[in-house]
Amino acid sequence: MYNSVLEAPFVKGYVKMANEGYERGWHERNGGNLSYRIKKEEIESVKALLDFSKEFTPIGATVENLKNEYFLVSGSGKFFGNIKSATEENICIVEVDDTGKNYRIVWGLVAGGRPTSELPAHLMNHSVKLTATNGEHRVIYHAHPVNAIAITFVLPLDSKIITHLLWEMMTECPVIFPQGIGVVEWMVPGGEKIAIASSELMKKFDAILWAHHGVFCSGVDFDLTFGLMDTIEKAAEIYVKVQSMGGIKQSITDDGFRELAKDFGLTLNEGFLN
Ligand code: 2HA
Ligand code: ZN
Repeated sequence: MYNSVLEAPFVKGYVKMANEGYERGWHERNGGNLSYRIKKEEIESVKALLDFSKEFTPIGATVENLKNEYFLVSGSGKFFGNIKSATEENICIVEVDDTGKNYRIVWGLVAGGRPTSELPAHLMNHSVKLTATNGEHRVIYHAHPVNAIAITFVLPLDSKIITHLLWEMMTECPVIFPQGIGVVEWMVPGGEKIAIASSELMKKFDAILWAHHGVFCSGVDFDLTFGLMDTIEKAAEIYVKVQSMGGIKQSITDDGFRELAKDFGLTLNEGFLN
């Protein structure tokens, strides 16, 4: 039992990750959003501190397998840079109702506000990942990392081409995202269309690149999800540097990737190899 929701380790982990992303420069102004599917025992540990008096409102998507689940999410229009110093003003806990169509805020956003504008995309991705990973994945993270966005202006918006290049940029990349990265063409953010396109790709991938916008990552916990974003952004940065030095002159071969897969016991996405 805690005196404040802020004392709970899952809230501390969330705040630490959000702040790390901010410090990396991935969250200008109100850019990006983060959601965490709270474990049963974690929500029990703070339940006495929650407020169940608010009305449910529509999610804008149906997420039947998330009924009665609780999520810790960032607030719409709130700045990641403020999450650490003013946590209760900038994030909230939402409860999904027993139809999977509505949510209500049960904690946080004390100065007013709504959960992230990307709530439909977050919850649809959680829904897909709950099924695809047997409940293992709990974190969905959206950020605006510079180099990952930059490459979407020069590379074909093709999951295979972009994955292959990012795999080549750092030997550990295929180890960290062996299924690759899905790419979504430019779409209006915040709506159902981009949420559906992303969640379709999330069935296969743990990371999605939104052209000219940013990256969505899914993972088991805060560290692994942040690490995935960090690795993708670093690989993209290496690509930008390589291009600025005149482009690739030698690289890891596909036979090299197959050898790596064998030695590391990975199942690489064969469709993304030549
Ligand atoms: O501003 O990043 O995609 C929040 C966003 C929307
Ligand atoms: Zn965004």
